[in-house]
Amino acid sequence: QFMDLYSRHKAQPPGLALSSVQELTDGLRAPAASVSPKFFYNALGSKLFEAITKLDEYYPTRTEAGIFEASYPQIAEALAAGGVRSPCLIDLGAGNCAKAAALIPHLQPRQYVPVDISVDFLKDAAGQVQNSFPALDIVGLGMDFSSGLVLPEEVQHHDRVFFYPGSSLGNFHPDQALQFLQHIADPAQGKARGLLLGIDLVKDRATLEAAYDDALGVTAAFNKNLLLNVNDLLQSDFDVIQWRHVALFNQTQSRIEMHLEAMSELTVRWRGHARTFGAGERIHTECSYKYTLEGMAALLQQAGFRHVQYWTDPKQWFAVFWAAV
Ligand code: AVJ
Repeated sequence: QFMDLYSRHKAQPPGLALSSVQELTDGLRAPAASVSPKFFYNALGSKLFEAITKLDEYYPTRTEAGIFEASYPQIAEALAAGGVRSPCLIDLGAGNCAKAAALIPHLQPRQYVPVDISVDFLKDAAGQVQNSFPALDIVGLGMDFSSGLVLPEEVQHHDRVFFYPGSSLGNFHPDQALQFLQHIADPAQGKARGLLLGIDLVKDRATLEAAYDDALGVTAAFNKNLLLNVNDLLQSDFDVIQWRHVALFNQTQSRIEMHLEAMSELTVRWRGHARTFGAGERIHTECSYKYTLEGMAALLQQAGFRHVQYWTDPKQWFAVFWAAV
């Protein structure tokens, strides 16, 4: 049956709403202004991201789907070889739950735990998974796990398999990514059997930049919608028309960066604060790190996973890793 833990978890950390305000305020007042990419995902933001995944330029989603499609039997075999049987599948950043829905028939999990910051969007999506798999135990969690993952009692303790597809790990700086992976691999936790991870790989600049600056302008809308979400959360007065979408590949750091650039000098006000942006000044909204196969394998090993294997597409644009504890 379906256990609805959204409201409880939404209400649980009393500081959550308050700390978002603090976090946003600090980021906007910093000399180099920034807003965390988690603030992309209000209800409209989740829909815009779903639209991005259907764009020709945005290769990650379909490339990853192709890898899974070609490798489900081998992936299931690798997990079975690691002793994983009817696991508890914990889907980090589940979004529309489509990737897990495709994986479930192959892994036959005993419990499915979709986790996402976009609560209402996840509620609908998890409901659809429940319709497709009426007998599956589903525990949906609407929460922000970017600064640490704390799972409630209702999540099965044994045979946990973490599913982190879509290269969402790429939003972490590499040192934070290592910490996050270490937490999942931590033998002191003793609960995880492994991690099934989808990660985007380094490739030519033109392909990367087009994926984050599509011709239709969907990614630009996704980026600017962050300002509307911030307006809701802060009661600020950002005017999206005054901001320009910027996406560039920073080769030294091996990451796509997204920014919002003020098109003229302007002042934004919220809750007794004001910040003036000069013409051309930017708010950094996202880092999307791109890894090499060797780099990710090394990071997973460094995090404490004992067995690491991967599947990739013919162009080696994207990879799916199985890292066993
Ligand atoms: C959801 C973080 C994997 O980095 O490609 C897509 C988000 N940003 N287009 C990515 C995103 C702009 C996406 N992740």
